[in-house]
Amino acid sequence: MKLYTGDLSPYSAKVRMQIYAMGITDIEFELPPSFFMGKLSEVSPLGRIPVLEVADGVIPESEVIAEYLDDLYPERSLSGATPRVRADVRLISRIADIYLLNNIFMVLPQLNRKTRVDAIRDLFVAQVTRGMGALERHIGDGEFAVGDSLTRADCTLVPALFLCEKTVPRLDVDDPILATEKVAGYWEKIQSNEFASKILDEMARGMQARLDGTERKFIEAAIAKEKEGGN
Ligand SMILES: N[C@@H](CCC(=O)N[C@@H](CS)C(=O)NCC(=O)O)C(=O)O
Repeated sequence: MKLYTGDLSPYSAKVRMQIYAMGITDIEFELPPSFFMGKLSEVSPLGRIPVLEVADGVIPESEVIAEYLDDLYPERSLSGATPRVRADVRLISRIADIYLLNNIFMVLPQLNRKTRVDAIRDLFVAQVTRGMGALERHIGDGEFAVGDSLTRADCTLVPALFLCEKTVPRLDVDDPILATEKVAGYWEKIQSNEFASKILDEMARGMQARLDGTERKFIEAAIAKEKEGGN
């Protein structure tokens, strides 16, 4: 199997964290030039990463890939042991995907102060803050998001909290994690977890590459190589 994935992509990092934590070793990672050329939809109609390439086609959407991996290796599943725990795991994962990540992505164009529309920034930041408030009430008290072991809830939440912490303050507003107690405590502790720390390093590497121009150079070289191959 092959996972189309990018270092900084939180949805991809979520799947990578699950792969590492489940000890799956037969999935190759790749970021195809078609993604940068806006042509990933030729491979996967949604045109977004992550995408899992399997023997008979492709599986897009991080949550669908995550469930597929759990179904594939039920003995290593990270979905929780009982129906109630599984409901909590799904809930935290949905909060991270829908109410945190989606709104953070929508507000990212407002990072540029010169073109920022404050009303748009405020609209999405209010939604992130509301989602964070709900997370504060649903998250567990311990080291992990749900129960006392690592689940898919952690795999979704860790990249979402990274993105929140690294981007929201650059909108000239407070990081909503700072207004929480349980989420802030969880965030501090989970970063030393082996699998969380691995994807956080990868995301930090991706962010560094974006900010210092290395990513742009890599993209230009990959596109040039792809075009050469096509000639
Ligand atoms: N709901 C999707 C979201 C995936 C997504 O938006 N991925 C971003 C990168 S983190 C992407 O591919 N963006 C490219 C685009 O929007 O064209 C999932 O959970 O996989």
